[in-house]
Amino acid sequence: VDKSSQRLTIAIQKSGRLSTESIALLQACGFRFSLHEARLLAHSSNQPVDLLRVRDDDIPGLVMDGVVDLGLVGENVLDEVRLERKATNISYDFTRLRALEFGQCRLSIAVPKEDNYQGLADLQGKRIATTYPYLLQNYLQQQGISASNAILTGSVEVAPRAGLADAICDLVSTGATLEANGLIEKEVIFRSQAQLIQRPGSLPAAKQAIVDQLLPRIDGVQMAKE
Ligand code: PRT
Ligand code: ZN
Repeated sequence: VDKSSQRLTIAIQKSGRLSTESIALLQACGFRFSLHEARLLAHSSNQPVDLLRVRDDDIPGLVMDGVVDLGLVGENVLDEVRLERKATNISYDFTRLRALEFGQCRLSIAVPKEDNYQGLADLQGKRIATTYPYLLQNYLQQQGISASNAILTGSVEVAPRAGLADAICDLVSTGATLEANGLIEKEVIFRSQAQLIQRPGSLPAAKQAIVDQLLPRIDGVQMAKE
């Protein structure tokens, strides 16, 4: 990425649950893109804007490090990266521009349905499988519970059956995945939706002008959908 460039760079998820709606929102705001499956970078044909298509996990760091100007990412990933950077003394500054009306989900603790779960105190000293160790520990600490992590980047829902953990902390939307794995949602620890974020520091005037044009368009698109 050429940082001296006057083209505004926006990081979005390359392929996953946020991709379609991220592109649809930017297109509805008037940016035209032709996306080639294999390419990391997509130039807008009608605006000085480039899309950088990456794993969602990389988006908060790219924004916080000023590698890209804007990013569209789930609040769950954003807050996990923020907490991780805070704990490891890496800068975690950014500006939240808009909450976006897609990607809704919740991060919840679930236990095997045969467990006689009475409340958070039952998790004391237990092991919880998750992809979100910082969000989980942040919550447990606030609740005065000490439990250990089993950090998995996928297949979290099979961890109790596999004997890797007593409970899980994972994203839930319909609840079908928990149900299919014999788990019951017990505590919602975080509610999430996609966010539009901006890198720290001020933008060059030309880029700021595009952002100033983009935000009211986003508001218009989101208002029209309500
Ligand atoms: O490859 P990359 O790293 O970019 O993608 P990813 O696989 O890490 O993420 P992806 O595409 O699965 O999700 C991207 C973002 O979408 C998440 O960070 C959330 O902000 C948001 N989101 C919304 C969800 C869900 N809903 C969701 N249901 N992300 C994941 N899930 C998973 C969940 O982990 C579980 O496995 O779906 C399953 C549960 O769904 P239900 O409907 O069965 O409850
Ligand atoms: Zn990811």
